Amino acid sequence: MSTQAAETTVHRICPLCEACCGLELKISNNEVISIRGHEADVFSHGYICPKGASLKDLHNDPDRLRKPLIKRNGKFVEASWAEAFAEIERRLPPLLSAHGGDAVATVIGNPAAHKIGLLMYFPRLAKALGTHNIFSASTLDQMPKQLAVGLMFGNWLSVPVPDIERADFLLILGANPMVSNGSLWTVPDFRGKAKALRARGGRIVVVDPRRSETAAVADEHHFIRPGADVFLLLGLVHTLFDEKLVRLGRLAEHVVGLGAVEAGVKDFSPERVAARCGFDAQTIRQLARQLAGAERAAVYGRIGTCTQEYGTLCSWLVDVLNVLTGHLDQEGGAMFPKAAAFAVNTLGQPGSGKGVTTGRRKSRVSGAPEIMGELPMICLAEEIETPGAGQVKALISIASNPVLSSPNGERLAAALDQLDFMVSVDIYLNETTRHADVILPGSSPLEDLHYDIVFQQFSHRNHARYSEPVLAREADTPPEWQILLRLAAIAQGKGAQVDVDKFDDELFAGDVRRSTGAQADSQAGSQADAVLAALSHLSGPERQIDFALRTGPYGDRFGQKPDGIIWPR
Ligand SMILES: Nc1nc2c(c(=O)[nH]1)N[C@H]1C(S)=C(S)[C@@H](COP(=O)(O)OP(=O)(O)OC[C@H]3O[C@@H](n4cnc5c(=O)[nH]c(N)nc54)[C@H](O)[C@@H]3O)O[C@H]1N2
Ligand SMILES: Nc1nc2c(c(=O)[nH]1)N[C@H]1C(S)=C(S)[C@@H](COP(=O)(O)OP(=O)(O)OC[C@H]3O[C@@H](n4cnc5c(=O)[nH]c(N)nc54)[C@H](O)[C@@H]3O)O[C@H]1N2
Ligand code: SF4
Ligand SMILES: [Mo]
Repeated sequence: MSTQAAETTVHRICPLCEACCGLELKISNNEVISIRGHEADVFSHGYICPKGASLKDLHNDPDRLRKPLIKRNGKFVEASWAEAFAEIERRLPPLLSAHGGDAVATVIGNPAAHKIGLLMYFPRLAKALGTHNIFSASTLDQMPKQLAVGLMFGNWLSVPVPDIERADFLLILGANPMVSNGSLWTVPDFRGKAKALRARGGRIVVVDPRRSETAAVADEHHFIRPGADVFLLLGLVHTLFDEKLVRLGRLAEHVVGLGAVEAGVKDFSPERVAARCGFDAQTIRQLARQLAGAERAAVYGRIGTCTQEYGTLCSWLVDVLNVLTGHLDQEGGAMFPKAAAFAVNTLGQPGSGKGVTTGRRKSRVSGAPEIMGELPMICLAEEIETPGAGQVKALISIASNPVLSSPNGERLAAALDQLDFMVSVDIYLNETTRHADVILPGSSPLEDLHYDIVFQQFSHRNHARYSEPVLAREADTPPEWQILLRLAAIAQGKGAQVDVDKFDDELFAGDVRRSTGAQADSQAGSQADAVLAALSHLSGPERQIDFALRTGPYGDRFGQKPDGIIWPR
């Protein structure tokens, strides 16, 4: 018998940044032999960066947690999964009954956006806890953009992205896609695409207070005073009106409030704002003319335009420029992706919807309004420190390291030590998780299936890709969706021994019945039964992916559109 296991080639989407590159992995004996870019990937065409190749090291890292840890007498000790959940069941429900749901805060971080199990099941956990104290990494970097598009286009994730492969003019503010490969703009190999744009005669203009890597490859780089983008953007919009360059074209019938915008920018002539942003007035006017004159152009702003005093206004003005120059929803302009699944903006009747609402609740201490149901991360420390009804007494952190990633981490670290109880679902013992009482290790990305919920909605090209788990999970280690569901069961009083598959079936059936309107009418009821029967061979995230694909814009609608897509099996 040979001891040499055959080498197999498998494919997986890289979960380490928003670019979502397709990887090709050679596997033998449940070990990764090599990782490279997948040439035949329909979206990333073989592109890979050094981080992608490091997935092997992440998986093999001896420091990555594989067993739950419980803190006993100030020291972490390894525990079984049953012991860890029992400890949580002993300590969490009494806090919920004594102080109510809001006493248990949750914080969810970046990697969750790439882990369908965490992203899909986090709302189930938050609902089971009954907490309004939900904090996320999005509030550290991108909420201004989501607020702006929510108010402008009706959905938090309706972010128009530059159609870089057809554009011939790009104005980039406060972003460094040469390094990041795009953010709220999924664009693997920005470098190659930028080069191609310039090779076909197009131009890239970068506005950044720093000579960034992206500025270095642009045709023009303008330094700006940090935080002054709002003045530049107002000056650009002013110029469009002033020089009669506004061309709405076919967008005219979708635009309201044009007069209010014109009146609003009246006082912000380039001559007045130039010194504020460190530009000269002629450069601002020239930039507005270039943008208006280009047939296929897009304006794109990212972190630098979000994390500043007027972040929301800047984010809105970026798309105001796209609209006023007729470049929104145009080939080669700023376009809306049409994701195959999970995109709210592809459901329902076009042109109608509830829009977004903000400020339904405010944070207890500073009165910060919620957006998308989330409160600013910077409010977490004060919610723990400040006594009174509704004080945060416990925390569940999920794939998040706010002690390192949020401002004033030292204050937060001290606040975490005041908690009565803390649980982390995380793969490392680090600045944040060391404050926890119980750490539940999530799976290595290579042990997890992958389908992008979020990034298809920001992609420069539509695509739908699914990856099977590449490596087998260690025996008795639950997938992350089951970890969150078991926590939800504990919070709801169902107990740590809950049958998670059965609990998942119940919750999923509830979702399907709600989405088909089954409670209200019997025809919809039998439709819901048929859908549930058609999906009964699946469970967990797979079942939700199939449901979302089949009811999505390209889906088979459970037989109504026989050519539509279904789960590949
Ligand atoms: N100084 C500084 N601060 C910053 C930024 C900066 O550039 N500089 N950037 C800001 C930005 S843009 C953002 S988005 C935030 C990000 O803020 P966070 O989301 O808090 O930071 P990350 O480092 O992405 O979080 C990683 C956490 O998830 C864990 N983790 C990694 N993979 C997995 C997994 O598969 N499963 C589980 N369960 N856990 C996992 C890690 O161990 C770590 O604890 O930081 C912001 N803060
Ligand atoms: N290699 C790598 N890639 C990543 C990440 C990573 O950690 N490493 N993180 C990922 C994450 S979570 C995110 S959110 C994205 C971020 O992706 P990007 O937004 O593309 O990247 P940043 O490096 O944050 O670029 C922000 C730029 O804004 C500039 N800037 C700062 N202040 C101002 C200002 O006031 N005005 C203007 N106009 N510019 C300003 C900075 O100089 C910087 O060049 O990257 C993602 N990709
Ligand atoms: S660019 Fe991002 S998605 Fe692509 S290989 Fe690098 S880390 Fe992974
Ligand atoms: Mo970010």
